[in-house]
Amino acid sequence: MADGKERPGAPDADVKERPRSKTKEPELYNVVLLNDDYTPMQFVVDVLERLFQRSPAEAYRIMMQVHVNGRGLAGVYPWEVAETKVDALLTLAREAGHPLQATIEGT
Ligand code: TYC
Repeated sequence: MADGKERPGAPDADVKERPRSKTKEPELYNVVLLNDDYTPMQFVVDVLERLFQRSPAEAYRIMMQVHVNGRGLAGVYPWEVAETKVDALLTLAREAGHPLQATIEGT
């Protein structure tokens, strides 16, 4: 009965529905960009700026990391946000005719 009318001794009077110390942070996931031989570098930079709110310098650094090492971290998000970002990325890439891929991994 969380109606603000609890009386001492009444049922639920001492029940904290959400004890502060046990508040759970959402689980976070890595969105990882994968390299390929065809997606233009500038397209990857644009996607990182537009979908992952990266600065131009950060976007270029991440793109080069992927280009050189095969993969790179675009961002870290709760599951549903990560999924939405990857969906948007795949849609933009498909519409532009590029094979750019990304995966979601647990942190
Ligand atoms: N390797 C691509 C090229 O040489 C560039 C690229 C970078 C593609 C990052 C995908 O996630 C990627 N044009």
